[in-house]
Amino acid sequence: MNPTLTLVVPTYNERENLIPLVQKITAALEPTPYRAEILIVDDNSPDGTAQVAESLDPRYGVRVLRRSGKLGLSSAVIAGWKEAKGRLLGVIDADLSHDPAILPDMIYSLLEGGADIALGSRYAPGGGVANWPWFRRFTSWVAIMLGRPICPARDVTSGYLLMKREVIEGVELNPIGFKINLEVMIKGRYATLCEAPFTFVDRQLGRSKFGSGEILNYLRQLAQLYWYCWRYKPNHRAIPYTPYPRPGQTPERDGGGETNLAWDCGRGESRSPGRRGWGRRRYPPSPFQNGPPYLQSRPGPYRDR
Ligand SMILES: Nc1nc2c(ncn2[C@@H]2O[C@H](COP(=O)(O)OP(=O)(O)OP(=O)(O)O)[C@@H](O)[C@H]2O)c(=O)[nH]1
Ligand SMILES: [Mg+2]
Repeated sequence: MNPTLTLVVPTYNERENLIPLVQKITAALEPTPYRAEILIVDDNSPDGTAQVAESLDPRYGVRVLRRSGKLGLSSAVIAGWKEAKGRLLGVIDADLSHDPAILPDMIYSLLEGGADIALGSRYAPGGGVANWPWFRRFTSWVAIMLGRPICPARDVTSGYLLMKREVIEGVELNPIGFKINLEVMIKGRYATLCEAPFTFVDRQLGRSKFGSGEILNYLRQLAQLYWYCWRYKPNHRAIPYTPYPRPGQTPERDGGGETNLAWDCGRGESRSPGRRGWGRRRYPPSPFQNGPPYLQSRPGPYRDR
């Protein structure tokens, strides 16, 4: 039987991060009916990441795709999606910056919530970044503001995304730079996108591969995508995400009463009127403004927002 999801993990020298990542993904999906194929796309890492991946217990459902050398992050992700067996496709960084705990919410939003793309988002209500200095916050803000006019998402530069397979079928993606998800969000064939909030934490182990050349690549990519939008006028819209119903969490508790808005959203009347052309993005009121209900009892950015 095909897995629900193929989660591509591009790796270059991520040996120390790989095992905790795979364990966290497995733990997040364990209580759900969803099964993931974890597809490690390794560019012949000198630290032996691929060997570590191949030695993992088969119960984790890990597959390894080895490439001949460091050919780039975006092309690694595309190569992984081409080999994927899952009904849904996704990508997550290997460095533990992206929280696998929101995977059930993202999958549920795609399968039951009417979304075609589910983005892991730092800038959706309830999301955040941990311990970033002001300069990093500022550069990230500038990068996001440059992309927002053409993208339905708030977290334009997020590297954490799940989608239905059909979104990129027959679509030519340009593997320029690090922001392959931005290509998908603009060139993909889909109607609706939702953002599931999470808190981004900086990598603890291994080294970043993000060089200053990537800034130039991003600007080049943006120029191409602005032209694409002007030429083809893609019409995509944002809808609220739909949290996975966890045990002990009833729709009533989330303030939904008889009908829970989040369960209905993405369909029928409760859908967002959406955004047309270049205008401002409008979101419908979400019952989950404070982040996922199962995280609301925790201290931190989910409280008192
Ligand atoms: N296969 C492959 N993976 C890559 C390549 N470059 C980066 N990656 C992986 O892509 C993911 C993101 O890279 P990071 O170095 O974390 O870059 P970043 O998240 O933009 O930057 P930081 O915030 O500094 O971590 C990680 O899992 C890397 O191992 C590459 O050339 N090939
Ligand atoms: Mg990273």
